[in-house]
Amino acid sequence: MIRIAIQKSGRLNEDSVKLLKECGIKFAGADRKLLSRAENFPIEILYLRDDDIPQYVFDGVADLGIVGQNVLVESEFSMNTLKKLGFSKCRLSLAIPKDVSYNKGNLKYFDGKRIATSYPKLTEKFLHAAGCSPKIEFLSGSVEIAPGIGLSDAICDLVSTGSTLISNGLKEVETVFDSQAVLIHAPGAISEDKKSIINDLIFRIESVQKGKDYKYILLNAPNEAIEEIKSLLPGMKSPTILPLAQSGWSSIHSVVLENDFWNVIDNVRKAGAQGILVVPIEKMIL
Ligand code: PRT
Ligand code: ZN
Repeated sequence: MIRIAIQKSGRLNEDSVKLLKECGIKFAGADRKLLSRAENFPIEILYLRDDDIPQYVFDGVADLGIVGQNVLVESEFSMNTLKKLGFSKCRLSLAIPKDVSYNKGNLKYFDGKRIATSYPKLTEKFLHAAGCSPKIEFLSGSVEIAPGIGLSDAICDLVSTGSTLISNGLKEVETVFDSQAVLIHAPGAISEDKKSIINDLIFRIESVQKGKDYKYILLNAPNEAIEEIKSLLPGMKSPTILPLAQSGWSSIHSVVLENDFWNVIDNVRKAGAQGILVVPIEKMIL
């Protein structure tokens, strides 16, 4: 049995729960209890505030945790990152009032400035490395209002769409740290039993992630176009080619990387493909 700590409610919760469910793990949500035992996998889910997750994992109360890199690095606990999970992407950025002029890269601007942030360590480290000594004003929330009420000259806060900064009359000027959710575990000895469960979970997560990176594609093509289309669709080993009832035509099935997708579609159409179907892949095991 292993225990994984995830956020109880907030921006990380939904995607953390979704990932575990996509791994085929059935369990009750945080509304019911603090600790929930899965029905069909040897794992318990511990629901916590995201800020507490690094500590609980470091202390061994949980074997694994899902947390933002921003919280993990700010906590300064030494931890192993087992997987980047690709969700809750955001950046920690310095922002100043929109009417103040600033030249990108001119970090000296922040020397001696008052900077409001919930991430004092990340902010200080970044600016110290640039030779600046800012005055950090720690705030646990609503950082974006600090310049407007005269509490600070600048802020260092998480940004995703940027609309919070705009609606508070601020502009983003420097990125301090890029973050996403990660799967962590504490360094140190672990039983063979737990190791094997963790490996099984990581294998499932990788299958889910690979499925998201690829699409399954089916298309019809005249037989004389098969060779060219094959070269455009490498597939997992090679494409599947099946004859159609109509003579001289075949159906070709393969997988394509989501990122290459529109290029591949354009190229196979030019090569003579018709009736192209593209379907999502739930899991992909190589
Ligand atoms: O209660 P608990 O302590 O567990 O949660 P919390 O309130 O501390 O954190 P929560 O749920 O807000 O965020 C959890 C994690 O989500 C963060 O630690 C980040 O890793 C990640 N994340 C991703 C974000 C954002 N995007 C984000 N946009 N966390 C916060 N924000 C806030 C930001 O602080 C600012 O107020 O959203 C605002 C900016 O958003 P935009 O879209 O207007 O730029
Ligand atoms: Zn928090």
